[in-house]
Amino acid sequence: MIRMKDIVREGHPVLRETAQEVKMPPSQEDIRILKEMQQFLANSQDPELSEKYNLRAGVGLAAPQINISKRMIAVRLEEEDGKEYCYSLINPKIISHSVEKSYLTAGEGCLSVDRDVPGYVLRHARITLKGYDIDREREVKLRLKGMPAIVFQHELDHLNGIMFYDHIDKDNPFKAPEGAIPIDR
Ligand code: SB7
Ligand code: NI
Repeated sequence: MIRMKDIVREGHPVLRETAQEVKMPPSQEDIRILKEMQQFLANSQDPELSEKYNLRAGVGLAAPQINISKRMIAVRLEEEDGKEYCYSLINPKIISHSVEKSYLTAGEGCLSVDRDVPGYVLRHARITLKGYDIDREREVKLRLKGMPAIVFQHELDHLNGIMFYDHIDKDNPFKAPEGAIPIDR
C-alpha cells in the first residue's frame, strides 16, 4: 500500500527528470505499480481510510511521485455532473489541444508540494489524449475539457519534470489572459 511517506516531495531530483517510456507490453510489475497508484487515490478519497492512514486526498498521481521514473499516471475524479474519470494509463500522450486556455480559480496543489502556491495555472482548455489503459487492456483516446483536462495535464507534466507552479506568472500570479476559461471547483 502506498502511504504519504512513499510520495517524494519537491526538491527530490526525480520530480525534475523526464520519465522513461514503458516498454510494451507492460510487465506484471509495471501493472502492479500502476494498480497500487490507482488504489492510493481510491484510499485517499475514502473518508475512513484517509483518516486512518493520514492520506491527503488526491485526484491524480504520476509514477515519478513515488520515485519511479516511468511514464505512468493514475487519475480518479468525479465531475459535478456525476461523470467518473477513472484511468490508469501507460505512455499517455496529448495528441492535440485547443488554443483556448483554462485555469482553476482556486489554483492547483500537488501531493509532492507541502505548501500553498497561489496563482493561476494556465492550461489548454481542451485536450485529446492517447494512452494504454491497463483496466480496459487497450489503447484509449480521451477527449477532455474542464477539470478532467486540467488534472490530466498536471499528471502529464510530472512525466516531463514540470511542476504546476512553473506555469504561474511570478510577477502577476492572478493574471488571466483574455478569453481564458475560469473553472470554479
Ligand atoms: C489540482 C490538483 C491536481 C491536479 C490538478 C489540480 C492533482 C493533485 C495531486 N497530484 O499531486 C498529482 O500529481
Ligand atoms: Ni502533482
